[in-house]
Amino acid sequence: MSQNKSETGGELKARDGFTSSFGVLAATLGSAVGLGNIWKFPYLTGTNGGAGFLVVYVLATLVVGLPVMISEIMLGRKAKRDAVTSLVKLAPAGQPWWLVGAFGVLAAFLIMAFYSEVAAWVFAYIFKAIGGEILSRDPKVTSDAFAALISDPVQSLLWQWLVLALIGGILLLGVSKGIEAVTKKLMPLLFVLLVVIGARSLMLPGASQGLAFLFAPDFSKISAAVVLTAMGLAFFKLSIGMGTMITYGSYFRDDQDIPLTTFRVMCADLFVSLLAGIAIFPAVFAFGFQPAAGPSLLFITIPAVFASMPLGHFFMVVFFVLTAIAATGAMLSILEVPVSVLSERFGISRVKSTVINLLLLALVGSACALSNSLTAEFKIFGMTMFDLFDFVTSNVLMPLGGICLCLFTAWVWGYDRFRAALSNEGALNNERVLKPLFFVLRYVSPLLILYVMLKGLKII
Ligand code: VAL
Repeated sequence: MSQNKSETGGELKARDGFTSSFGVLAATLGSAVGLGNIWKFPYLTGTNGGAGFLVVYVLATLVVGLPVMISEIMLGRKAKRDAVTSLVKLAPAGQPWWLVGAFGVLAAFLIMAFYSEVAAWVFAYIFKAIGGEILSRDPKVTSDAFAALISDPVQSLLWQWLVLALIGGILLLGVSKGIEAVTKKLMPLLFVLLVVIGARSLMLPGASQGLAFLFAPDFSKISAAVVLTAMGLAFFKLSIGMGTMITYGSYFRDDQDIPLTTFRVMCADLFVSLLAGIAIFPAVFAFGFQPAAGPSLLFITIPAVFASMPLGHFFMVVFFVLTAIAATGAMLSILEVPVSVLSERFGISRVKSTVINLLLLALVGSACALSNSLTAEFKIFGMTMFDLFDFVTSNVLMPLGGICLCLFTAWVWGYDRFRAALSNEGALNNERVLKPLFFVLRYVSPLLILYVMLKGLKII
């Protein structure tokens, strides 16, 4: 375990961090790859018209996501503190930039409240897969099974609490031992399985229609709201605007090449999303599902693919286990944000901080868990709590956080410090990358995020 000496509350304390270069890559990828790829990307692509949405999403990832992610990791590594304290430490005295970290904590908390419920469905599906009850090519059978699960308040709550307890347990093992060990081993397996499912899906009769939906753009469906959704997905996917990458950056080694690592994570993350799309959309058209089915898409379509392949029963169990693991890696990184703020900023022990956060999440998350049953009629702005938390985080909190981080890095922190931090204090010579990157952070990303946000929310 690497130990970066850092000061907390006046004392020197050994700070936990990622040990190897591969460990850093794997853990960052473990944060990025999650239900965002396997559940959210396919369903949003389905509801927003397919390939056109994909194009906008890729553009948002490159122009907005990548620069913000680099800047978050850089700030975290420089300050080596939690998301709030990092900004306190780096900002000029008296300027309230720590609020950006605080909003990140709020975003992380709200995301965790609904994310843990989707993870709960995945965990429940492991057992449904073992029992074989969902192994069917009939849309009615798979849809009914999913509806039965999400409308059952007892199952929804229990699975969510189990998931929260599991994540808490792993977090208590500590950063490098817990997060690094779990993610490093299992990410490659998920890649392989997605390739297998994708190959099977492509061989289904009618697969070409699904491919055309995913890759032949029709821009007539692109509205301002769709662009905002794509940008929100880019934030969600790269775990930015929610404090996560600042926090993970604080565990980065000093000799890690941040722009390169970030670029690799972004490419791999995009690749996993595309694989998930290739696994799902050909099957959607082959079996007569609706591409715009919404959040249920993964859960009703994927069993049909397995039902039509040899050893499908076995592979389906493996698929939900791996998806659960990917979701776990992502949740570890989300929960790490409030846990580290509470323990480092307020000097509470890590154990206490984890327990407090989990109890609060069990409470707030219940509103999401019950959004398809007991609290289905309780709506704000016409949305259930599940939908509201999802909407507010992706369309308001994360983009706002992104704008503020660009402004802080490019206008307050300045080019010299930016260059020194990203070139590892001179060890790397990448001025040709850093200058344009800084320009994008200074002008392009903040203005673009602001414009897309205001237009998408119909404020302008
Ligand atoms: N980026 C992850 C995901 O896509 C989480 C942290 C939101 O699932």
